[in-house]
Amino acid sequence: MANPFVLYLRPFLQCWAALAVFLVFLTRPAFASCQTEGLKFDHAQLRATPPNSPVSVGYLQITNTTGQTQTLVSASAPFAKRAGIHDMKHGSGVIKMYEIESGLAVPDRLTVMLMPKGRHLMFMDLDRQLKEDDVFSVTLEFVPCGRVMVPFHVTRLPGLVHTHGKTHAKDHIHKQHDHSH
Ligand SMILES: [Cu+2]
Repeated sequence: MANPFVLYLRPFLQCWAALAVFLVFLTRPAFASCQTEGLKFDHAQLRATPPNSPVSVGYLQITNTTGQTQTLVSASAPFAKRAGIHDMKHGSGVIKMYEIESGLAVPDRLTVMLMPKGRHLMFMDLDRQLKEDDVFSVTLEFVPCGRVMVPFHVTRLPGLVHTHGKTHAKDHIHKQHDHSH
């Protein structure tokens, strides 16, 4: 005959077991698909900084095949106290930068590019100089995927490979170099 104590606890144990199974189903597919197959990162790069520069910018290309929209909600890096996801507004010869407060949505089966003159990661309150050829792990947080670590290479003049050809890409890089962040 079973221990009366176990009999008394059985409904609770079954309940916990069901919850555990539910949690495993809830979390495992998301982690597996996000970190391995579902999210791809290309051309991840940071701009090298002069000594004592308080800010740097990061660019990359995010491709989503997780089967659902993934929203990039935050970034963090070991060399910066704060980081944000920014976009630029172009109008009447003035370029203004602003934070994308709701996060950057990457729809399923699409690639979103963060590149010079447009969306970028902004790193603020740097605690060191970022030197060419250094590599840093940047943590990107997606909803619902969770956190993903992506290696970023420090380059002197960051620029993504462009589909419009080399001349145009070069043009972009020069303009980016001129404005003040
Ligand atoms: Cu910015």
